[in-house]
Amino acid sequence: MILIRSFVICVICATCALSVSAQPPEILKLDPPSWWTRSFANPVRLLIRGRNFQNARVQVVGPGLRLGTPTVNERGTYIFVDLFIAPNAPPGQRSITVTTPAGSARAPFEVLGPLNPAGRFQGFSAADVLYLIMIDRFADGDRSNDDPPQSRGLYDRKNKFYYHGGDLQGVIDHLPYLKELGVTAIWLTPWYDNYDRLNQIELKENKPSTGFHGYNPQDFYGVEEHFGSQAKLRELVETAHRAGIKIIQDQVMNHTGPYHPWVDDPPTPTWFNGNKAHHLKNSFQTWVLHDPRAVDQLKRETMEGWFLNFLPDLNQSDPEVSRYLIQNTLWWIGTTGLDGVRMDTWQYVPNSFWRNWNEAVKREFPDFRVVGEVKDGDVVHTSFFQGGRVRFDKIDSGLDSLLDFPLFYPIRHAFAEGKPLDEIPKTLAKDYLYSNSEILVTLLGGHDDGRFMSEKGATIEGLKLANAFVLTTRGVPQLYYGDELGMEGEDEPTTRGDFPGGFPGDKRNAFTAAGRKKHEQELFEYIRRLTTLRRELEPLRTGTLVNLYVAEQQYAYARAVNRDAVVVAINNDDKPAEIEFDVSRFAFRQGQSLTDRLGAGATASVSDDKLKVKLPKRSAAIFSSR
Ligand SMILES: [Ca+2]
Ligand SMILES: [Ca+2]
Ligand SMILES: [Ca+2]
Repeated sequence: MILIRSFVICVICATCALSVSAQPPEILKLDPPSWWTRSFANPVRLLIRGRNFQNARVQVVGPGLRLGTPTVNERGTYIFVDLFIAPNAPPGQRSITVTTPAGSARAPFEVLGPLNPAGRFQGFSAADVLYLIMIDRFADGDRSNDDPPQSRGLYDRKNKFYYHGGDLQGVIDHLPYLKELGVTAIWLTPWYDNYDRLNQIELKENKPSTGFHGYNPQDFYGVEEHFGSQAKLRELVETAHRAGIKIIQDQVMNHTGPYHPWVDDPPTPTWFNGNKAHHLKNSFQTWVLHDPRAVDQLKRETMEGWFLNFLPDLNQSDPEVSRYLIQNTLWWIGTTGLDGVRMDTWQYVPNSFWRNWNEAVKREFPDFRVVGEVKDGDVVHTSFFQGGRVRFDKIDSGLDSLLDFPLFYPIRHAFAEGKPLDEIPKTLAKDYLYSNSEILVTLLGGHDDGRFMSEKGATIEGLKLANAFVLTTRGVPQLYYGDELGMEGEDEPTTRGDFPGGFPGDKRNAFTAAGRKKHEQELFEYIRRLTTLRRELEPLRTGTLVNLYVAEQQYAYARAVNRDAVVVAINNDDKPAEIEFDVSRFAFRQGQSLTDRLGAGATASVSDDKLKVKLPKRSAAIFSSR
């Protein structure tokens, strides 16, 4: 009986082998396509996607490389194999070959020398001024990629859900503008290769949309063809660095785009949480993520559910997924020299993965910094996700920074809507919940929210105050492209409008003073004065935030390095205000009259250790003890 069974199994195997071996192997994709010598990530785990890989042997052609034992999936569509790179392997092209009895296939692999870390992988700090650019909507510097052959028909400037032509060249072209504004780091929305077709799954206003925003990758190792190429990206990083501007990449590790080839053919059975037909829907019950009493089952919908019910949720608990994603992050940094990462949808990915991810990033690039997107207005919630300490889950995620959404909403309420200003110091009073509040990224606008100027009650005066606050309070200030002109846009994607002057046929060019309207020029100059003061006055970058005076519509604070202080006073009221507060702990001289460095017409004098400030209506003033 046993013998017969064995015989039957053998026959089946032989039939399989015969039917399979009829077709030669074919390689469709090799991830990663390159790596550098002397990396801590050695071996590198290769993922080869293709066809007819059953019983395949994998070899590498060229010096300094060695392969481990390959694993082939059942369908013969993926191979995982470790690649060992000798420290002295000479840089240059190699090949990976896949061979079966039916033939062989070859894919190029490049060995790189490590980039010189001087002036690269710099991280970011409170000394920086960040500027968020949505690549597609900033400037079209290369018309030849507006309607690329691989993805025809997705370009239409009249359709707000289509590509508008902005690209990496457009960013390179306008680095001098950003320099003039005082920007020291650019956060670019994702440049991953997004799907080459219309999105028929996520309808917008009942019509198909495109991935112009970049958050729906079809290839984590590709640059979107509407934006440029890997070579153009490297040119951008190099040119920006020469101009003293850092580059921050927007990454996504929670999900893929809906048309990623993995969706129909996952590399492992547990690559995604669920599959296209059967998966949970993200319920956004985010509070359960930091609830010490919640059972894991309660967290599943939020951690494993598909975002908006159509973005395939990657399962970072699958060790192959984890390794793929960690290597992907290292690869972008290591091959381009970029300086920081803004991580999308941070809270929907397990802390255990983030710990390993952060450890790998910091081991390879110690000065590198990461800011996570936890879109929540509650400090209790948001602060849970910052690294630097272990909580009840026994895990330190290692996350450096967060987008400061708990401060974003009060900024909008106070300066746009005119609600009480004291909501801001009330929020800042919760800073002790963070392991480090000085590195939080503060903002008054971003690509997922309506523009400041489209809030009910918003005025240019209010927008100036919001900028004055963001650029002088603790943290790393982040500007949103076009907010320096007071651009409008009440929702997504009107909040992602085209920068005037960045596109062919634009009636005016707001990148130049001559092309700006009067109120735009005023606002631009105001922000420029703020970034200049931030550069000139050290306390504004590194000083401790000290709250000195709080009333319903007036707020004064200092940024102090020992006794060296810069005092900021804000009047959010529709009438002038006179306020007085103790400054004895700082190096102000008795009888001293102070000049408002912002030039808004405020006056201040020191007597009896008190600073007395007269503020015009809706104004901010900056006084330095030096
Ligand atoms: Ca273009
Ligand atoms: Ca594409
Ligand atoms: Ca998830």
